Amino acid sequence: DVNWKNSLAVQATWSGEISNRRAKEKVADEVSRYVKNGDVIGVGSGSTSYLALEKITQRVRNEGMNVTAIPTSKEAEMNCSYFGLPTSSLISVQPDWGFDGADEVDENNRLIKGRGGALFAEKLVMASSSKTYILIDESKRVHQLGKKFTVPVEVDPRAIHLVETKLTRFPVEHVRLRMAQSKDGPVLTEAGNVILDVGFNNIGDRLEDELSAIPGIIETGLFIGYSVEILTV
Ligand code: ABF
Repeated sequence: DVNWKNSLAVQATWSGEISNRRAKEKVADEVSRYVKNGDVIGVGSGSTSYLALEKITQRVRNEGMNVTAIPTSKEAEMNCSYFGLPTSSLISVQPDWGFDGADEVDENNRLIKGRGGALFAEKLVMASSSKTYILIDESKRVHQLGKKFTVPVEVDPRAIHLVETKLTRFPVEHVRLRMAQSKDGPVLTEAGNVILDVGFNNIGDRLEDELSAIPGIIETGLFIGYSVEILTV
């Protein structure tokens, strides 16, 4: 018999240390107040989104609300299942609004995301939502995007040489292929692509579009000009 308290699905959720947990819990609390009965909500990935999902499902349960989640990753989908929130997909329904985390946020609400490798679905869900709450603690605020974090770029493995060559025309400091922690091979995304972590000298407003125009680049972790509201403490 499976002991559900220790089941694999439970282990797959965030059980370890969460950095800046108190601050993240506060923004999680805040976003949970925006939930209304009948909402279809885009559910982000990462530890802050996990805490927000926990708070949201508490409200949903306590108030008997009917809410559907659109997860941005398998991780988010498993978390929804763990908390008992029904999920659907963009194929069937569009989100009313969503929430997600970020790695860097500048003064113009431009974002770097994708540390967990879910950038493609995160962007799809964000672009499909009329509003996305970005949940961050103050450590994510930056004056200049890309100084602390590199920009993740999801690439079809067949395009890796082409993309590497094309990137030399951009103000690029360094490019690294994201490797599995075991160093056995590259990290593969849910779609079977690789991730290049690219350090840019300068991130202009057109960079996201310019990178997307390169064949083989599936998506980048630059989120510029989306309808976001930053929630922070
Ligand atoms: C997702 O999780 C990613 O886009 C982002 O890289 C990361 C943020 O995680 P955390 O909330 O744990 O800092 O939102």
